[in-house]
Amino acid sequence: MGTFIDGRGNFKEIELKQDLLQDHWTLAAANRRRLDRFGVKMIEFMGSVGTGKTSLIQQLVHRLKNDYSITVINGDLATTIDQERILACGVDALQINTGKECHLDAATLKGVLERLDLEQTDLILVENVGNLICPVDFPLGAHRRLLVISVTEGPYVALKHPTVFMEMEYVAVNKIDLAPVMDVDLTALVRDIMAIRPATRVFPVSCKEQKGIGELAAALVPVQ
Ligand SMILES: Nc1nc2c(ncn2[C@@H]2O[C@H](COP(=O)(O)OP(=O)(O)OP(=O)(O)O)[C@@H](O)[C@H]2O)c(=O)[nH]1
Ligand SMILES: [Mg+2]
Repeated sequence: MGTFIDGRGNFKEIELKQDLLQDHWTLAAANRRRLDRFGVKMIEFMGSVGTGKTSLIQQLVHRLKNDYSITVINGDLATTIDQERILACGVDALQINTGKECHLDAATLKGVLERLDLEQTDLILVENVGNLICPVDFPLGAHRRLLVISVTEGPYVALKHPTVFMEMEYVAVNKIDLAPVMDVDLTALVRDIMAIRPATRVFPVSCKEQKGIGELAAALVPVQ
């Protein structure tokens, strides 16, 4: 069921004839099958604007690039800034500019995967558009999805967005170097995340001080 408001301001319930999200799941499954045919693993990074998704990918690339052939796909509304930051790390990077769209989608990813030389690729790291809410409902076909939050979002981010955290197998809490100045109790934040989904693996990290990155890298790869 859905709700719409007519011209006189009345709320009406309507039955949605088709699950509009179903197409995305179908396309995401096709992306996964394509990756699996070539033995390529894909990890998606999502999270609000500026939580440190690109910084974390840079840190992981430095640790993993000698053992894996890595391509990074950066999603943003505009600019190639993130792509340039990744290229400077010495691995391939493609930028997708979505214009007004607040998330990547499986159809766009399909087009990108068709352009990549998957025979020569081990690992694809996808940075979704900076947004805490929308990307979670639009699967791309990734084998792993990692939510990157930051203590700069304040202490209540998990409590206020439980549905996002319910879906997350991996959560990185970045910028822990700033926890004291942000008045964020890291133990309480981790407890809130675990209370929503006890099986979630939570990794406090600081890209700036390079803390916790090794533990996160070891948990993420190799992807089984
Ligand atoms: N203090 C501190 N700053 C950090 C840390 N990680 C990232 N930053 C800073 O946070 C800002 C945003 O980092 P990005 O890596 O661009 O974040 P992002 O999530 O990729 O941002 P968008 O792609 O715009 O959504 C930059 O100024 C980084 O230097 C950290 O661990 N500690
Ligand atoms: Mg970024």
